[in-house]
Amino acid sequence: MKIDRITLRELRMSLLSPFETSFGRTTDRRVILVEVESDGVSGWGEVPVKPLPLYNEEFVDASWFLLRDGLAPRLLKEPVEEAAEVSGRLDFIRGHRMTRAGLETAAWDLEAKRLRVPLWKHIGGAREEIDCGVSIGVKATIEELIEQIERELADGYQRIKMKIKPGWDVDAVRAIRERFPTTRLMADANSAYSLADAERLSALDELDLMMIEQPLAHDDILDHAEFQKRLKTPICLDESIVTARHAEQAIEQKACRIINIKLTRAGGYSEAILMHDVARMHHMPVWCGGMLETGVGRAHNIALSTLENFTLPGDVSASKRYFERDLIDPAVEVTERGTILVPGKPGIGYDLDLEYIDALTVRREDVR
Ligand code: OSB
Ligand code: MG
Repeated sequence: MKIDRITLRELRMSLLSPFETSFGRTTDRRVILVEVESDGVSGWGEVPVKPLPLYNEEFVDASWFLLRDGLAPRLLKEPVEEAAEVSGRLDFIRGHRMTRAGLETAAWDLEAKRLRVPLWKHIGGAREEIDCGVSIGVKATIEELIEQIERELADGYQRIKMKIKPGWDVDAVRAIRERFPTTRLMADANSAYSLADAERLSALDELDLMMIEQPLAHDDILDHAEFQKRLKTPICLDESIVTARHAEQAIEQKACRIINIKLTRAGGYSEAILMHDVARMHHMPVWCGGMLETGVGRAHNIALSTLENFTLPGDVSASKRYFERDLIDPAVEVTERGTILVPGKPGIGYDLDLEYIDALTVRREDVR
């Protein structure tokens, strides 16, 4: 397929409620959408990086610059035979995988639309319904957190993830476990701790958590291995697993027992599928993480979640938890049994609300 045009858009979107993690508070998003066009058909991707390098090294202005001046021109230089080539073509850039994923995932959407097949089938997905959990930020009070958990459970969600950070950890999790004795519960620290905290955090072992996500440094697989030795609760890695090779190394080192795969953290489908395959080979379950995506990124996360080894409920949930109005039509909805029914239309399977996208766009660049 010859790519005729790549359009970059930056949109501003406010979140319905602020989302707080150990690295900061998000009240609105600067969203980069990538549109890749060939013969009048468009594929779409989203770059869910933050305005500052807080989750990983990436940030919005760097992504925009890299897409406009480095990545999009490289992709336009020579024809791309298939979407599976795009990842390798963009690999000349070190890191910045979420930025690359904007283009890579758009190319997969485009290819599936040209073939008139749903993207999830095109990548070999094996289920038509995916299990959903929710990720809940740090709250001002335990009461506030309890109220939100009650609402999410009433909506059908199958597991609750709460964010923890120093000052909001063992006691907060204990209070939630006492109030919800049988709920599937887990905690995500986003690298807020070091091995010095391991003994204190081991108190979490009494609270029957499904897993503790990324307690230690983003780049420290060895410390996680040491912590996992002392901890009964499974460690799940998020930030530390950027490539399939990292997944292999973490598994070899016994640094985790579960992996959160984020499609964009991996740089797109090619690497995310490799990660999934590595984990499956080692009988390690995975689930799909989120980055507060709009409907575009969310639709891609749904497609990825249909692969066989995504056996645990992910952080992929309904549009209305994040935005008053989403960029896609219909919005992503969750059934009362806490699942998303995977769409049957070609590509990502949802229509784009182009008028609304235009209305929210604050900058746009066409690269040819
Ligand atoms: O660590 O999983 C994370 C959001 C932004 C950055 C990192 C993370 C998250 C979430 C939210 O947990 C997941 C979602 O609801 O999209
Ligand atoms: Mg996480």
